[in-house]
Amino acid sequence: MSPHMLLLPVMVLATLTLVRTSYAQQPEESCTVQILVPGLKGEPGDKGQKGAPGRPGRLGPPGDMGPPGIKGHKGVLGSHGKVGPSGMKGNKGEMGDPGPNGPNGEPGLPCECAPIRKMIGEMDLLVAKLSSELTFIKNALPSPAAVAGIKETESKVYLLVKEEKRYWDAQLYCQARGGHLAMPKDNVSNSAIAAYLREAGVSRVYIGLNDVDREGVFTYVDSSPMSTFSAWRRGEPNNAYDDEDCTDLLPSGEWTDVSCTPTMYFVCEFTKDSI
Ligand SMILES: [Ca+2]
Ligand SMILES: [Ca+2]
Repeated sequence: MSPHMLLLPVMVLATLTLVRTSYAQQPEESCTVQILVPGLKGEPGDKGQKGAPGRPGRLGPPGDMGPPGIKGHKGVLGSHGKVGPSGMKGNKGEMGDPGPNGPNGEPGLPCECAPIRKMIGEMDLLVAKLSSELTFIKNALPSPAAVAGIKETESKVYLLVKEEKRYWDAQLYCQARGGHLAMPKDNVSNSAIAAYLREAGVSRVYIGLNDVDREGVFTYVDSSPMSTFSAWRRGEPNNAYDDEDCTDLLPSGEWTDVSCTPTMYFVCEFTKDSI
């Protein structure tokens, strides 16, 4: 039997007792029944002291990953790194434009040096002329022994080549040096060449005159015709053996027509402007 089932009859009895007590104040009350019942609920007690901390709970499951954080600020510039090794040497650059002209110099001191200036000017011209001729000789001469110096007029330079060659080989030799076989077109040049031969002791030289293209019609090697001037020896040109189409010049200044085949000395001619 449960405690609740016991408690119910007890409470009924208590109720009856209260009823009888109220009746007991009346005269007809004849007896008293004493029954023990629980008291009323007491006042709440004081709050107890705080208990000791409980044991730690079990480890919970891992939480979900949080949202990405905000990008941080840019860091400050780092310190300079170490100096690297030297690079390869670059290619040479192109030459720059010429700079502007410098300022004029101070005026010179007055002096009585006009004659000296004139002399210096003449010497400058002479040096330039000699330099030009030296360059020409260097280019023209195969070896100093092959020629006997040069001879010149106002506009021409003649070179006696003491090396025997056939006519056309002689012309090629002169052409290779910027000239051609001598072309005496007036008495001045013809006389100069003749004097050249006499001074050198040479008996005859080829000159640049021939009738190879058309028998009896002599032309110079620059294709110009033999015009007003000629210096043929008496009886020349005679085209002997029907084989004389080239021309030689003698120390006397006279010309004869000769074969182009024999080898002999020759004179080259150069124009001064082209030297
Ligand atoms: Ca001829
Ligand atoms: Ca002849």
